[in-house]
Amino acid sequence: MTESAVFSLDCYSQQVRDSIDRALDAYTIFDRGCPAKLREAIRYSLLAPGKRLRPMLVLMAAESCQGTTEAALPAACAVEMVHTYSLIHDDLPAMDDDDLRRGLPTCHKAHGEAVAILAGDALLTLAFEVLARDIRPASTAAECCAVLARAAGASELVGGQADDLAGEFSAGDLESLESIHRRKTGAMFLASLQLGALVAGANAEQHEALHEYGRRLGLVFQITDDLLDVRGDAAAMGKRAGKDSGRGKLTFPGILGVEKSVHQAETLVREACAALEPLEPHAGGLKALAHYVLQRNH
Ligand code: GRG
Repeated sequence: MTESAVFSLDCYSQQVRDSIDRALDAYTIFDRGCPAKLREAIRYSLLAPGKRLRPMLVLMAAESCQGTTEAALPAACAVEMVHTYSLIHDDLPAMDDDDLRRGLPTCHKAHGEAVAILAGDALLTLAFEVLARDIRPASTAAECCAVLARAAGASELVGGQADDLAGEFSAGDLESLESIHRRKTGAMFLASLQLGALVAGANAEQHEALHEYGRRLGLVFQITDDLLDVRGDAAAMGKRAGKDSGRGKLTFPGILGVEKSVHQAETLVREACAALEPLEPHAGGLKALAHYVLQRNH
């Protein structure tokens, strides 16, 4: 990617991040029924400095189908709420048992385990309240709820997490590795793109182009996540490095080796960008994001 593309993504992502963060802030003021401790824990995790990749995908997908940021913003916030819930619960002692997330102590370390569980529960439900109330028309809101519920549910995010925790797959099993990541990571990427397309009123060809892009982007994200885990430094990543490789978990570099994993990720980015052809000239943001995911250091 050219330097100007990197620069424009930086500018774009900072502006987008600011508008997403303002909206997330406004969505989590809550009324007096929400106890202060719970509110603090929710905002602690949700407003922590995440990369906001999924909400950016929602907004960029909408833009690529000539929709508006304003109409897509509630959907962008909803996916970030579901994503943050999954991180809070994933970090719990009963799951991945982590103490660092987004450069801060994990929610349960900072606020206690029970409050962290409840903060995750509240974020998951808030996401659907936001979609149902703030996406227009109501028929699109219903479609968005169904798409996000499916991606976050038993056959996708939760199912992938369950299989990952069960860890019953043999070393070298690339198919199982891809199946876990398709559900744990890929499904939320695809849902983000689909939500952006839905609020923009996309046609079938636009939906298909975004699907083909998203399938590949999800895998690129996971390969780079595994590479960062092998090479990464915890300070840059804001979470523990070496935890997956160290625990003998299935990873792409573990199965393919580092060089082949890098090559695979580069090929997937080229294919992902080519899939966006029907959306030109409005797909610049999505292309830049794919390159960012390939080159990211956290
Ligand atoms: C608890 C239902 C449930 C699911 C948890 C999200 C997840 C499933 C596990 C997190 C562990 C992990 C490494 C998952 C795969 C990659 C991933 C989702 C990383 C975190 O996403 P980023 O890097 O995070 O986009 P930020 O903090 O930038 O938003």
